[in-house]
Amino acid sequence: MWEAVQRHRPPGLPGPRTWRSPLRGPWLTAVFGAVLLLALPIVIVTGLLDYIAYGPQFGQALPTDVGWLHLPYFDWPTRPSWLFRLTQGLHVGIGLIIIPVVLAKLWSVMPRLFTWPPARSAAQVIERLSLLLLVGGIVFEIATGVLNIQYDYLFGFSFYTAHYYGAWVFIAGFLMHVAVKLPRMVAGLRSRSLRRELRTSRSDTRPEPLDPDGLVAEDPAPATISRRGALALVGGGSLLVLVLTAGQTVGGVTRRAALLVPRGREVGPGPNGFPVNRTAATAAIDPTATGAAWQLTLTGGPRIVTVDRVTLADMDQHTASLPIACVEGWSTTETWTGVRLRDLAARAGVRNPDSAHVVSLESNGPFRAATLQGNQVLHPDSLLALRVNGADLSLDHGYPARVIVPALPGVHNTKWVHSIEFRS
Ligand SMILES: Nc1nc2c(c(=O)[nH]1)N[C@H]1C(S)=C(S)[C@@H](COP(=O)(O)O)O[C@H]1N2
Ligand SMILES: [Mo]
Repeated sequence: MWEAVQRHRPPGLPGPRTWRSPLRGPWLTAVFGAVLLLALPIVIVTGLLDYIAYGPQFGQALPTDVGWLHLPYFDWPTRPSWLFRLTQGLHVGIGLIIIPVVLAKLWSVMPRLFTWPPARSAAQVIERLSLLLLVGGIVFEIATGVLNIQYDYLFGFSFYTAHYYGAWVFIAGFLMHVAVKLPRMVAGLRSRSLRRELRTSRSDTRPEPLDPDGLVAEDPAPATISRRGALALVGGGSLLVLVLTAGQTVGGVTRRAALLVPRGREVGPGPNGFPVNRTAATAAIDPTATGAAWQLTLTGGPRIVTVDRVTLADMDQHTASLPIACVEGWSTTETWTGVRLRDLAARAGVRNPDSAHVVSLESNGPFRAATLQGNQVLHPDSLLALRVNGADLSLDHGYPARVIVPALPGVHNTKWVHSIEFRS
């Protein structure tokens, strides 16, 4: 029976002689593998940290109930104020620039994905299964991640749920793959000198010696590109992705080069000229509710306190330069002025709030409300901002008042604030 399986290669499955590039081999695969071995742990760790930054202890990290895949929560720090900007910037940024390397790595091991029979031993079955988790996982994570930052919810399921569980599938495959392949990667890297490869032209490019894994072509065609050319092509691809995307986080003139960015290239002039995630119109904010009749309601203390905007503007004003870092990949630092959240807690009669629940004028949806940790409420730069860069907030940026807190994920900086409940 096993003999028969071995002999009967499924028709249409590309055979070993299909793969003729003289570049494929353990060394080239090891080079791509080494780059990914450095980059992927950063993407994994920053992704998991970002989940914690969302405040799973308040049920506001998605998916909310993850069973035993529960991470050890801790209060997300408020210092440095650019912490979330850094973690989400690295996650999205490195996740995007490694795409060419992932594709190159897949290309380099293509013959292995089509070997027949798929496995000869129990160990090989496990190795093949780990490959399925690894390749399936990374393709899924890249696809859902890229679609999310393009605001393109093609798929019918929740991005967050899919990306979270997909991450664990990928992490499992990645760990197994590293455990199995690390020695071969090291041997592969040692088998040739990078410096010499970088000096070898196309005409001098020869295949690597035949290897037991069957990466090296049995029947190689002449080289159409040198190894250094292939590395330059992949590196150039990553550099291009970097140039086309980094501007959305780095800002300044680089923002104009960020062609792959759905938000934030076309920003108006003036103090409110920075990216808007959802406009007041999209959020269906009723303009009359933000006018003179607007009042802020503060609860959690001995009695309900309401203040209008004139009263807020008469309270102690504090100015802080703080970033908004949106999980979809862009970020921007602006100078905000308003009332300290801790002063509002005191006004409500709450001395040491453990948390604060902020509700906006939006009637429903995921952006309606956010809960802040105690350290986020008490930080001296945590504001209910009335102004930005010296001018009143524009309606799109949250007029009459919005939350801005150091190192808080962008989405929790609630705009068009209606009420705050201080909890202790
Ligand atoms: N009420 C409300 N607040 C909100 C949003 C929203 O849609 N509604 N968007 C959030 C998101 S996802 C981000 S990144 C920031 C963006 O702030 P900005 O539009 O002023 O740049 O606001 C956050 N606050
Ligand atoms: Mo956002």
